Amino acid sequence: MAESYEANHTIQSFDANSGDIAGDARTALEKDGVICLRGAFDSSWLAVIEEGIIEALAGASADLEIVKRENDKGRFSFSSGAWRSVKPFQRFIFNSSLPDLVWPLLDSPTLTLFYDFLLIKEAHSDSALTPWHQDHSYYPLDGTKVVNSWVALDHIPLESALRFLIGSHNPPVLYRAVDFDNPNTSYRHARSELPLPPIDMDIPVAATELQPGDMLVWWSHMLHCAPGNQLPRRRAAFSVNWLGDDITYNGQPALDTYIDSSLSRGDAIVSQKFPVVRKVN
Ligand SMILES: O=C(O)CCC(=O)C(=O)O
Repeated sequence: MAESYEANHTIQSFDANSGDIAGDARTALEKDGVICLRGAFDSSWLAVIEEGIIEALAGASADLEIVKRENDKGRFSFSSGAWRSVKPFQRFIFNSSLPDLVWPLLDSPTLTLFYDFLLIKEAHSDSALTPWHQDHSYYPLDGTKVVNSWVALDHIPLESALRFLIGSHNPPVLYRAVDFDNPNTSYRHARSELPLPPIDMDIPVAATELQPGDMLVWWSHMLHCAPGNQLPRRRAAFSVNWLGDDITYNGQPALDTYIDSSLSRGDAIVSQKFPVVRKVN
């Protein structure tokens, strides 16, 4: 696979306010594995997320890592599963239109919150690249209905945008998790029996420029990556990961964010930690 970050295709985009997410947008997500919903959130909701960022960085997020690579001016910060302790994140997840934008895409009678993820690449965090990976490799989950809804908080030009291997979610092959900090070392929960993400695939690589409030949605089996941030300004996103009704817990080793000790192998994901947010009556 492209170790380079050249994108030769664009990601199909839809107006988030068209009221027809269940139509063409869902079809495109099924086919390509990723879509962009333009204008999903206005500045008032982005301000709520920014309030949450201030709290998370000030210590409210229990799972926060801040990395500064040698030779980089900027740091790379990420926080997982902060919604329980960071009230503005909670408000955004439960009170904005987010669940109603995502639910029709999943084709599921239920929509379950899995976790939130904040990612900030400061100005000139040049080497803070994200290696090719699929989100599902990190999860102790069987099934395919897992989506990442990734909201851009800044203008993200093509040069620092996420790249996706179009259609790589289908069939849903599971690859070995790679270490984000050092892709040449083994990730601590990697399953060595799984193949590494393949290289030299002759598949279109898609990307798109994003404005603040645009939201990418992709399946957890999609292969994707991102370059470091060479811009002279922040490049941040807040994402929320959701589960549909075919997902069960498989007990594989994983980070605490993805584990609930009340679940046993084969269980449907129903717990306080992973609440059901929408349900058909
Ligand atoms: O924005 C990035 O650099 C990486 C995001 C990503 O890969 C993810 O959230 O799964």
